[in-house]
Amino acid sequence: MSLRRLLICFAGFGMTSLVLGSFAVAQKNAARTDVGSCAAYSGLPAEEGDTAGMVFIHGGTFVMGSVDGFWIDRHEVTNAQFREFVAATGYVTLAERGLDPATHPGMPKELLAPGSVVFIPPTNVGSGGRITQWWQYVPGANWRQPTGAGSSIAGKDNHPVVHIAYEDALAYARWRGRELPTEAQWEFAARGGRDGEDDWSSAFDAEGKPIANTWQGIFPVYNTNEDGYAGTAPVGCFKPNGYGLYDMIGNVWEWTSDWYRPGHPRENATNPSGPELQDLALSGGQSPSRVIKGGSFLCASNYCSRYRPAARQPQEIDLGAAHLGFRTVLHR
Ligand SMILES: [Ca+2]
Ligand SMILES: [Ca+2]
Repeated sequence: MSLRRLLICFAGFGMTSLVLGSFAVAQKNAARTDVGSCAAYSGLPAEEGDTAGMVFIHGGTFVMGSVDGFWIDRHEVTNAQFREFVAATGYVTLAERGLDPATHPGMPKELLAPGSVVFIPPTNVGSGGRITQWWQYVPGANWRQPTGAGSSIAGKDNHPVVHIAYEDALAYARWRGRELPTEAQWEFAARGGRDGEDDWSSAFDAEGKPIANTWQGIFPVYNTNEDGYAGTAPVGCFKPNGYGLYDMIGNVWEWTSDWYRPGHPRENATNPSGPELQDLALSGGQSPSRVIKGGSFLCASNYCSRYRPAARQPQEIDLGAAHLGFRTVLHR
């Protein structure tokens, strides 16, 4: 069930995976790498030209099929980069505009108003914990005000931009003459040349120390912050993968251009791009979802655990969130 539908119907979500006894709370110090340089980063790549801030990924074949070579952003799109786009174009994001009741019949009025979905740590989660206790639709939340009216991104130029709907991400990409990655491109890039390895090794080292911005502790009530960041981290604070890409795993989830449908086709494909929109099984009034990848600062081992290259999750195209951003690709 989608996040929005959960918000609408306030469905209960039992935390059956909350197994306290099997979770050893980590006490070790943060395993951040190169924090000094990431903290000082402006959020804007130093290079000029149409491949500024990008890495070229040579094509190859892996479990999803084969992909041709492509360029991809070295890091998640930052607030500073998104601000450049908005300054140049006057673009207003969907979270700032709100939804059109004509295209969203039946949607409660409060979910049509400008705003977005914000993670709010619950203060009282018992055995009947509900997901709507920690995901709340907050009027006024958007990329400039990540936790709602009165908040700001001051001092966060080098953090990933969040509260970005799919159309916002695509508008940014097109403005730069780029595209959003297919799921296959994204996953191939996230594997960093290690096809076949799809365990937690992108998020934790052999000793169990975090090497990506995820959630250590018991989600959603206790975050040890072993990795040093309770929310988003500046991009590039953790070691890059084998292709020199930062934060493919963790920090914020990232949009891909594939429509979401459970599972993958069995046949190997060349440059697979996902199912067609008309092939999705949508119920009336439901917004279609695209695939998001990589997990976020909210992914914990007792919940989500989607910090693996192959893990995937649906996200409605017209709903951003505090843990969702994107990066772009270029074909040339
Ligand atoms: Ca963290
Ligand atoms: Ca990420």
